[in-house]
Amino acid sequence: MANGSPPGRRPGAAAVAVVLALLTVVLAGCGGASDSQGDGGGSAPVAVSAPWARTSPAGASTGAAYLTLTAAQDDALVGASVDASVAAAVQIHATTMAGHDTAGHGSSSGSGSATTTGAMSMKPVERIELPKGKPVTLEPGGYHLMLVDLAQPLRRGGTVTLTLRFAVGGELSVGVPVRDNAP
Ligand SMILES: [Cu+2]
Repeated sequence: MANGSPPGRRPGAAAVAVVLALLTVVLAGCGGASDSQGDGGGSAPVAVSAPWARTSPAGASTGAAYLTLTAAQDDALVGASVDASVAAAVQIHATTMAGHDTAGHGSSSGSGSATTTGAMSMKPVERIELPKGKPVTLEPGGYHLMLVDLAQPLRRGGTVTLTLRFAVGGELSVGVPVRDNAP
């Protein structure tokens, strides 16, 4: 009776009937935060381009800096400052043509000798309007930043750091290279 037949163990086809219902476990995307919002794109309220300051002649007490400003929203340049090691103050200046003094230019009433024909002069202004998205350039012959009472000459190749103050955008520091001429 070599009957090694295994005992009738019924493997039970039912074993196949593994309940697949467990697969209902949802592998929800555990990512959570979708992604880091890339805000490294330099979302400065005001963009500055082509800053430069003119090399100052020996003995000059003032210097001038120029740049182009483009505001992300309606804004205005309302002030600027610089470290005392560079200059005592920074003023916003507008260049004007003197010589067209329209004040009572009647007959030679004695004051006619004050005409400085065609001479350029400049005057401080409180602010420069910066319309949204429109580049506003400070340049020779126009608006500029006047460095008053220089502590030392502006030397070619140097850099001065100006802090600009905007009505809406707050403050912004700008490294301004010193050059002989516009970039
Ligand atoms: Cu000036």
